[in-house]
Amino acid sequence: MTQQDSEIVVLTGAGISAESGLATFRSTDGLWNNHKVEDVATVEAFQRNPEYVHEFYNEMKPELLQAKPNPAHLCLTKLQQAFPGKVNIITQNIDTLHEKAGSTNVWHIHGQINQAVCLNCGHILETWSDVTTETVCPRCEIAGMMKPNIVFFGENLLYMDKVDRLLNRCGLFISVGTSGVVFPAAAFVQIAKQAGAETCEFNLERTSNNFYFDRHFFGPAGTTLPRFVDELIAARK
Ligand code: BV8
Repeated sequence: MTQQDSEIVVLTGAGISAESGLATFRSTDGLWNNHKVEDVATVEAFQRNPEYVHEFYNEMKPELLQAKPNPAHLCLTKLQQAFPGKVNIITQNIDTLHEKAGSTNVWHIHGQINQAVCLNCGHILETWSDVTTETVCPRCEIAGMMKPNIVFFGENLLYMDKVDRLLNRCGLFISVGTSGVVFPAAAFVQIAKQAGAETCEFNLERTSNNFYFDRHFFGPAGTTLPRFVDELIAARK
């Protein structure tokens, strides 16, 4: 397979949603919605105080529900349409802005805000409504066993078998709006590079993964990424 028709993997983080008005995790003030993500999104925090963690995510839902995709999300949909079946999006984000932009093949490795999982039977409940310790699972009808379908620190990521296959066969790996500090997602660029992919980073600044990227595009992704996508489509057509 030549570089021209190789598969493309895009890894996105909170930075791609920043121009849609959504807070990132490690911006200058270092606090996310006034909490350290490591203090809220942990297995221990949920076991210790599930009401608090449910409330934290319930409170986030209205903002994420009304958020609109920005040009960075939209250009990835254009890229997928230009190369059907060749572009997969691996996202660390729990928002649904890639889907709102019309993207498919979106793999939420850290889960999704509009899903809850039943710890009794594994049922995934799709809902933008509040989930609480009283919520009844629609499949097994047990109450109080629903957890936000969000991967907390200390939990294994979702779709990792799929991710591993994608990283090991892609010819182009694009990272957009992630600080590269949360593992194993921060190591995806290394896997892609070792498998022979060209690696590109889109961020406001150099990140801790700087060494693994062949090319860097500094600036807001809503500006830098659409330009890159247009050039890529022209070059591959
Ligand atoms: C795991 C869900 C195996 C919550 C998230 C002890 C025990 C267990 C594991 C560990 C441990 N110690 C360390 C670990 C590993 C741990 C980890 O990496 N910790 C870090 C803090 C060191 N990882 C895990 O626990 C993972 N699981 O390892 O399982 C295991 C299992 C059991 C026991 C051992 C191992 C689980 C990680 C997932 C955690 N859940 N989210 C929620 O989202 O509400 S992580 C959270 O961070 C989000 O998902 C977020 O996406 C992710 C990464 O953050 P970023 O997206 O990069 O956001 P950030 O703000 O950091 O950066 C934004 C970037 O955008 C910046 O660079 C900025 O410059 C840029 N930017 C801003 N604006 C723009 C822009 N760029 C372009 N344009 C713009 N306009």
